[in-house]
Amino acid sequence: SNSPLPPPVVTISQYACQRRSTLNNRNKIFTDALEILAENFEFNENESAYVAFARATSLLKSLPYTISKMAALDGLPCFGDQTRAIIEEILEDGVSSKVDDLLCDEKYKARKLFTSVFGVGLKTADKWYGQGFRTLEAVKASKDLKFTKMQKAGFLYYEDINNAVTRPEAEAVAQIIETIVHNYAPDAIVTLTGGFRRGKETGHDVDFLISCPETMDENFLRKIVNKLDFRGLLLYYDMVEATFEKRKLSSQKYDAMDHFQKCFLILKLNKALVKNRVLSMSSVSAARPTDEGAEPEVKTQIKDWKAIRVDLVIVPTQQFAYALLGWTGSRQFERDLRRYTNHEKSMILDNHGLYDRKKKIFLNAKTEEEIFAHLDLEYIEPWERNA
Ligand code: TTP
Ligand code: MN
Ligand code: MN
Ligand code: MN
Repeated sequence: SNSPLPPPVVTISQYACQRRSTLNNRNKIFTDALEILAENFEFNENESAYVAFARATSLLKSLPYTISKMAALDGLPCFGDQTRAIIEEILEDGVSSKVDDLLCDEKYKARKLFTSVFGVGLKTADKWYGQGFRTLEAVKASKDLKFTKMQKAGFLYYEDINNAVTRPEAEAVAQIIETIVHNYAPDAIVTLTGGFRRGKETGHDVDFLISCPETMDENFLRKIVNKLDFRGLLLYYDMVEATFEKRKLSSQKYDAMDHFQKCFLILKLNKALVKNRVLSMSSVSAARPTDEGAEPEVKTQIKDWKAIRVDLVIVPTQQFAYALLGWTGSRQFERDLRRYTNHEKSMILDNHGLYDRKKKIFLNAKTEEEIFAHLDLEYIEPWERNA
């Protein structure tokens, strides 16, 4: 008698900023493959294919279920013939032959390897590849190649930097930075951002915003870096001066770089500091000796520190909410947030503010919640921005 109701129509937005993407990715088997292919399109500067693959990947990360048949893609945005073909192949064979081929490709392998060095971009990687280099050992041993200060640091601390930063390590770094910052400016606020703010347990670096009143001494960041150096914690730094211009905001092109004063660092983190923090936080006795008498007396010097990549950004208080939203990521979440703002709201968003093109005004915000409200978006928590 009662005909079954049609399933409720759930429309999923094409914009990552209108989806909730937690770290619980149920489609990893597909997104791992699509991400590798997307990265290769980016290497090849095939922008349209890169965007298509990045958007499809991001959409899959937001789904509360695993794709188990092609029909499950019906009605979903962000899929084209190419991305569908990859998913279909993985559903049938468990793997993508395109990915398998790429992982064996000489040029792709060299690009991945060379760009894994801090300070080496695609241009340099391709130059080395073109000159016949295939291994880091060969590059390092070359007498003809010239390296930047950044690349020298990249080679020197290669292993540490390519070993993911853990949350206890990030927290140990946070404590060091906070102590130094508060020594100079008791009212400055240090905020852990980037992947760790999204709830990730590991990262490639640790990102901090330091919010300061507009009247802050312009040498503040320099003082922090000097103090790190004085304490023997500074392995490398690259200071970038503020370049803020109001005019820049009305440019339409999305650019992840912002105009804040910032510093890209490599810090020397004492491993004992991390271990102690872990022990003091756990419920088990901190005094428990872990390897008492288990190992022979160690004669060779054991490296008791780890090189950690850290980003410090100085943010004036009035721009803090926008900077926090911009630096929390993910990159795809940020791209879609800007694209949505531009196409759906006729506004322009960057790390400094939000400009309404129709009303010709800048919109103030003290919190991220206020920014989402300005954009008529439901608030998305940081841990739901893993798009
Ligand atoms: P990343 O530190 O590169 O990335 P992540 O923290 O999301 O991931 P990982 O664990 O690999 O470190 O960048 C963090 C965010 O900061 C990212 O959304 C891009 C943004 N960003 C800017 O907004 N401006 C900048 O100048 C830079 C360098 C990054
Ligand atoms: Mn980061
Ligand atoms: Mn990264
Ligand atoms: Mn970073």
